[in-house]
Amino acid sequence: MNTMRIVFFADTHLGFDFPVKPRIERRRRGPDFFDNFHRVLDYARRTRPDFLLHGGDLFFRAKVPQLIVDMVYQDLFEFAGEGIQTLIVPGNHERSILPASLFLSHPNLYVFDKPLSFNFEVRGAQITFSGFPCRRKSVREEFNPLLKASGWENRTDGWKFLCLHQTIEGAQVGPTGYTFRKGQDVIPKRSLPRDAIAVLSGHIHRQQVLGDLEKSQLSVPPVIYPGSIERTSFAEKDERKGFYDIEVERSGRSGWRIGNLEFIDLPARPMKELLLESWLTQEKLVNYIKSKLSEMDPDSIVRLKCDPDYKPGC
Ligand SMILES: [Mn+2]
Repeated sequence: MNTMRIVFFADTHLGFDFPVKPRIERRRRGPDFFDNFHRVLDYARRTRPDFLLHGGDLFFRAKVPQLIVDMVYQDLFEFAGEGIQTLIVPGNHERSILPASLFLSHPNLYVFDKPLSFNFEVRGAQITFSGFPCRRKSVREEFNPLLKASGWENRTDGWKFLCLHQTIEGAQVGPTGYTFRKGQDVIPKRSLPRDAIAVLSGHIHRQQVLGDLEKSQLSVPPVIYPGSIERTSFAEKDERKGFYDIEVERSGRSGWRIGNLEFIDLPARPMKELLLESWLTQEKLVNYIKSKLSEMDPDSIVRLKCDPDYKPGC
């Protein structure tokens, strides 16, 4: 085999703002998340990668209404029926366990429900995906034992990927680019296995690549975060949203390299902040908000912020 492709997405947070029995009728954000989830599945159906990988936080929280679980699993079940191997890392919002379902028993669906490795042969090449479900605390200390428990070392040949839902040293979040360095919940860069083609991780909602894709086979592997498929909070208001299409190609007799890494954009609703300043009297307020809103994309999600000096009447 000369090339192999993985479509990699994460943090779909399905079920977010998707009330099964809404008490108030208003435009919800839930359908936007489902739409983007379907866009990724449709892209994969159309372009036929060898693997589809979900990096965790499939659902928006641990306890999800059965209707949502069934909707999501049915989509995954149907997708797996198209013959594309589909792997899922349980995230922290699933409390590291995906809700049980018969749907997940499809032979093309692989869930990292404990530390383990999945081995595949694709056109004559050995491919291994190893990983473990999100470890919420003390992953810094437990990373090495977890990696070992996944069976990482059992295979020394082939193309190996590490699949996670964790924070890795150097990852950045938020409008000011806060960078994770230390902390019990951060995996140090130097702990990452050097024989990995790449570490594929969910959890960090900003899409980013840490390290060098053109790595030599003896250095720390690149870490690829696809980010969330839609904005989950105002901290993500300026971020691009989408997923990665990763192509790995053979290089030399037994080597490999990431031949192409493409970030595919997904539509994301604009997020805007509207500051209510202290000069706004009660009479002026409504017209002020109306005129500001008329200048915005009608799809915008708007957050009103009060000037801290703005006293009663606000
Ligand atoms: Mn998440």
